[in-house]
Amino acid sequence: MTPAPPRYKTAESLAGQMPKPIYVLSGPNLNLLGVREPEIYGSDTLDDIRVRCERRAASFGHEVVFRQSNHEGELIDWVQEARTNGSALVLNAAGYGHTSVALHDALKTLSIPIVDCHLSNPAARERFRHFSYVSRVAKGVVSGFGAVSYELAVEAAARMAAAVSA
Ligand code: CA2
Repeated sequence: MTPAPPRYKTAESLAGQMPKPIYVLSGPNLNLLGVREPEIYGSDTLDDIRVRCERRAASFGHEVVFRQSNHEGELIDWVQEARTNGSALVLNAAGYGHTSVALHDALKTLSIPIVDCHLSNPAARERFRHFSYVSRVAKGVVSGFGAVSYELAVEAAARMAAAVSA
């Protein structure tokens, strides 16, 4: 009689398999990082943040798909891509996090872990930043640590992705 296949992924079955990448998506105006308002968002550019994310993800054996868009529809297309091609999603939706039902609806279709990420701490800022359509569908939120928020969010995403696939 043939033995039943294991119901979990063994070290052998994982060997040589590269996990799916972690998607790190940034929304409108974040292309201006390092150029404007460093007192709020820090002096790192988005490219500096990409390098930080790649390093942190690599220490967990992940690659990163790192993208920024000023367009709601493009972000939604990438969220849909992450649904099939990613192991987790880190999202700083910027202003769209406070306004976009369409982004919220797209995020609800994902079964991979979602981390809502912010450079500043929106809860300590103007009232209109206190509500988030992203945090309602995220596993967790990392905010207030500048560029380090992205690193921490990538680490949380990698750990959650590992827990899901174990
Ligand atoms: O703290 C964050 O990461 C935010 O998501 C940034 C958004 C803001 O609407 C959220 O409430 C919190 C704004 C991004 C604007 O990015 C800029 C970057 C440099 C200069 C000016 C704007």
